[in-house]
Amino acid sequence: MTTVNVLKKLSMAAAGAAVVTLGAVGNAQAASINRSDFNADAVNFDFESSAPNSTVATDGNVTVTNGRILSVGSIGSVSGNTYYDGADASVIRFDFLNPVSAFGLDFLANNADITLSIFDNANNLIENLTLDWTTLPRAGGFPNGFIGLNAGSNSIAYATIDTPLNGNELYVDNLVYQYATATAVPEPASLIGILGLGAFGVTSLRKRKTAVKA
Ligand SMILES: [Ca+2]
Ligand SMILES: [Ca+2]
Ligand SMILES: [Ca+2]
Repeated sequence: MTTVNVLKKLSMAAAGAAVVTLGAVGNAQAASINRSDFNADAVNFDFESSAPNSTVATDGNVTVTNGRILSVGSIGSVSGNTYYDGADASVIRFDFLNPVSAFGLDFLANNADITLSIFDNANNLIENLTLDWTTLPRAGGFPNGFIGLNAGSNSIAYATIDTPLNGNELYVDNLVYQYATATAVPEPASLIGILGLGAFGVTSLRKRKTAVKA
């Protein structure tokens, strides 16, 4: 085989690997989720128990950082204590002590597109969702609403919400998150176990037949 052909084969193999990787991400089936689609036992956190001006807000599982608690009264979907991103470029981040399967929240944004991103505990981006601010309802002159993502499994270790602006971008409130319940679909590891048992069964059968013949 010529060097050129080997290189072609290698690049095709690399392309194949890339396709497989994309397929794996697609299998996560992360999708947008509305507040009404969360389970009845989903956890809600509205910041009302957080001290004003705290830079860290937590309910014991989700911890919010890179902004501060600010009381705004009531503007559209946010009310009372909210978490404000602040005048710096640091991005509001939500860390889950126990990774969750779906996460959403209300926001009041400056005039810029809003992006929610979810990550696993190895810092891989699972999915992101961007809302076009010009299509959103207004409150106090600013776009507001709900944004949420469902990963389908308890893989969301942390999330961020951001806009292309560099500060004074967002107020967030009324976080909601939930865990996926056990599913009947076998994990890949279990499937390998089942296939392995199948192969073992065939082998045992052959051995038995051989024993009968002998
Ligand atoms: Ca609130
Ligand atoms: Ca910030
Ligand atoms: Ca930003």
